[in-house]
Amino acid sequence: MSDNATIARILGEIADLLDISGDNPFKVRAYRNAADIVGHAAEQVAAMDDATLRTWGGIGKDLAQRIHEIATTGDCAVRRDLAATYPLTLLDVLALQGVGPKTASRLFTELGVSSTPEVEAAARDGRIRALKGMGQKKEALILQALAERQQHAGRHLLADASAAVHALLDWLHAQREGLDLQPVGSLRRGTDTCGDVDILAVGADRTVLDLFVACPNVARVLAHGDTKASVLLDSGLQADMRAVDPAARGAALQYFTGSKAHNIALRDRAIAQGCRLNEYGLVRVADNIRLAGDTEDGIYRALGLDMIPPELREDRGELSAADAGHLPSLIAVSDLRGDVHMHTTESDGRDDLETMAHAARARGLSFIAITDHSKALAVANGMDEERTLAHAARIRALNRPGHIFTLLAGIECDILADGRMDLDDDCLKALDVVVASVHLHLGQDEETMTARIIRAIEHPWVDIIGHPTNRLLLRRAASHVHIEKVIDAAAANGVALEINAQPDRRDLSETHARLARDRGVRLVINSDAHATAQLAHPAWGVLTARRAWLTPDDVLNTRDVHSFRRALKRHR
Ligand code: DGT
Ligand code: CA
Ligand code: CA
Ligand code: ZN
Repeated sequence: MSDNATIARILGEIADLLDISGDNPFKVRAYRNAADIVGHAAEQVAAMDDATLRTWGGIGKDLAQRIHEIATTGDCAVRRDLAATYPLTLLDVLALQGVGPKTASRLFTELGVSSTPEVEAAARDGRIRALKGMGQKKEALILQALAERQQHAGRHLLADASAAVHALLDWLHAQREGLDLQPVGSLRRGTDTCGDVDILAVGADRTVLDLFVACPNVARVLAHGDTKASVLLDSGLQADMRAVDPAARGAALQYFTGSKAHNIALRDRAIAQGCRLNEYGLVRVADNIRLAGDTEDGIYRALGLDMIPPELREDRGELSAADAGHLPSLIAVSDLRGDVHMHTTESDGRDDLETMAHAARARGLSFIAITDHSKALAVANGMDEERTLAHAARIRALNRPGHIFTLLAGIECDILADGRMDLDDDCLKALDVVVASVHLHLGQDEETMTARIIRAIEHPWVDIIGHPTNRLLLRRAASHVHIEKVIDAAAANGVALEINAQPDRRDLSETHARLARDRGVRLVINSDAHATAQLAHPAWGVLTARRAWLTPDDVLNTRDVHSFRRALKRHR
């Protein structure tokens, strides 16, 4: 039986192939919608009967049948038929930024191009610009998209790497009790993306490595020795496991967590103190006495440093801060009391207002803001002024005097191409909080985009700028924006900048968030949830915040609702 992720992937492939083939848009949408529903389902879809499946929105009889076929056989006839016409590698072409289904279809039918290397060759030979209506500009865009793809090749979102490792560890723990398995490397440091994942098996013999290579989600074994094994997982992610001696647990944790730059700086410090540092321990050279290595903080202490949290280990000043006893008290997920960017079925969310509120409260939050889209985002069923105010009334009606949980009526208002707000001032003024975001016209030049965002910052009723650079990790570069000017304008106007915590956004980035804090800007960490499960997103934003050296004080939604509201621009 196939798992939800596999079923969702195949449904998504069918949607893309139908789209390329120019099939009925409603049919395409139905498959895409089904992929989305299955991908987000908490229950195993493969185990459901037809009737249950069909009680879900948008899944009709035919689709329910397809889903069953995929669940039981791992594939379906519709996909096989489409794949007979269109090579599956054409989906990589479709995934390129700037290549839609029409372009992919034309590249295939008119140029016989069906894979990314073939696209590259066609672009370099000037064959794409020769196609009617494409031109040199389109060709240059495609070449740029190819270059970006190359840059990301083989990297994975932290959230995906993390899910893969947890599945792996859960399975291993279920096979054998008492294993001491520790994720290290970039995963432990909380970076945006991971090249591969690294796991230490402390005190384990090679039979644990034998178990590791036998994990159900291992696609291929790359290496399998006495102390180290490497595998390729189904998702294409490489995982390395090393067996280490319990006496060297701390040294191994330190060494394999990295980063390389941090390790080099730390080793230089050890050398300056007459010591040798490696994955086995810290040894004084003069008398060969081992000073530390059992525990990780023992190593830092022996070198005269406070314990440095993994997220800071990038050689960005953490050694001197630890030396001076000035490491920041980093923010943690448990510090967050509010979440002020989320969507409901009123615009493009999957869950309704009451369901979102209930789930947020169940997660232990004490306040949220509902921020559905404004009308410029028609594809997301954005609201005009009238709907916004009616929605605000429904949101506020859920508040009961004396309750400890508060709903704020907000909006994610589009910043129009020229920097004006999508809704009029009276409407924005009547809300509790306004998040203003850019969603359209992302290709503007730096001067235009910077002026556009600054104009929004200067608007009297804008409190927070959402996902300020619009980057999508591994997919889309940040828009052209002079971030220092935006940060200075935010500081001058008392506008907060968002760390949008969607795992493929993490926007502001860690470096920008650190700069913003240093220039006196307050940050807000938001889920931007479009479904209840996504209320867990802030964990990724908190990792970005920690990597930006932020403390709870730097982040507005660590405060209680009253203090949070007083800190918003509209109340200052
Ligand atoms: P990634 O996999 O590209 O996301 O980044 P990392 O940091 O996980 O890098 P990886 O997997 O190559 O190595 C894991 C850690 O092991 C790395 O952060 C530091 C340590 N390490 C690995 N090779 C070396 C090395 O040649 N020299 C030093 N100093 N440390 C190393
Ligand atoms: Ca790694
Ligand atoms: Ca590695
Ligand atoms: Zn948005």
